[in-house]
Amino acid sequence: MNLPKKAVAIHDISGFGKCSLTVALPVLSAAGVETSVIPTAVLSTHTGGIEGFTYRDLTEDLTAFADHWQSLGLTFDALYSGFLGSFRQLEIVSRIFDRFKPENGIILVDPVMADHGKLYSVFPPDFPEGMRKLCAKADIIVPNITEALLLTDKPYEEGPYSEKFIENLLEDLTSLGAKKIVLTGVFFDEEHLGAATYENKRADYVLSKRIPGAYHGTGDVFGSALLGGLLNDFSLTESTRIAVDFTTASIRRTYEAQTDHRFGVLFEQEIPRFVQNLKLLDV
Ligand code: PXL
Repeated sequence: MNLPKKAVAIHDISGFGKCSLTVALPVLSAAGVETSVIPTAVLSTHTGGIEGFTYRDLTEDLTAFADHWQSLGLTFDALYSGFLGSFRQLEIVSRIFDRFKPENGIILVDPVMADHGKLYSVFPPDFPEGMRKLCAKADIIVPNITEALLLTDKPYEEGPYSEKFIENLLEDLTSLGAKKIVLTGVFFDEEHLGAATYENKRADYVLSKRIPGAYHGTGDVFGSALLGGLLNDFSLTESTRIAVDFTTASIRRTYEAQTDHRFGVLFEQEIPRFVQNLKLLDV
């Protein structure tokens, strides 16, 4: 029998606003991946431009989850971390990676901490240093351009970028430890936007038509869809194509519906096409 692949998503749960676990769970389930979660914090909403959110830190629970799971002998094909709220959480998640490192599986780290040239307001200026250490444990990292520049200690640059700039950045990112990189927010002109993949010193570009505006939670839609592709045995570049198409189509819906960009993208109705692109309906 063809049993589902198993993943662990280690992110916060933001009750409203469609990011982190409220995205990772539905997207990975749609990709046919059995997904367990280690929630790092519970918030009423995410922190991106919405005031007054509640924040219950769950740092003390993380190791207890891992202890219990280890006593049950649980194993996983992928470990996927996203938004982590403190240096302690970075260290604890790093130890969880050591304990559950999948033998032929994937550790995917999305170094969520910044966008549009700015570190998110909830993080101290030295947070990228801590995140760098977690990236060293990953097989694949999925930074956006701002995060990639912070991780490699370079000043922020507005695009459009040159291929040389992107490829230097990709090469510098590999020195952090992960062998594969998927860099998001890559653009060479104002009409297109997408991602660059890098493995074995080779860069590939997966671009799509740009939709105006900035939309919250797209990194989590992208990262979850990417992992869904990889766990369905698509290559890094094929999985990136699937993730770019899913994210772009979700953004297009949001743009057309003119919903509040802070409230997340309308990815739900794009799930059927995502499942089709994963070729899950053909068997
Ligand atoms: O989408 C990234 C993210 C996840 N979780 C929380 C956030 C953000 C980005 O702002 O605030 C709580």
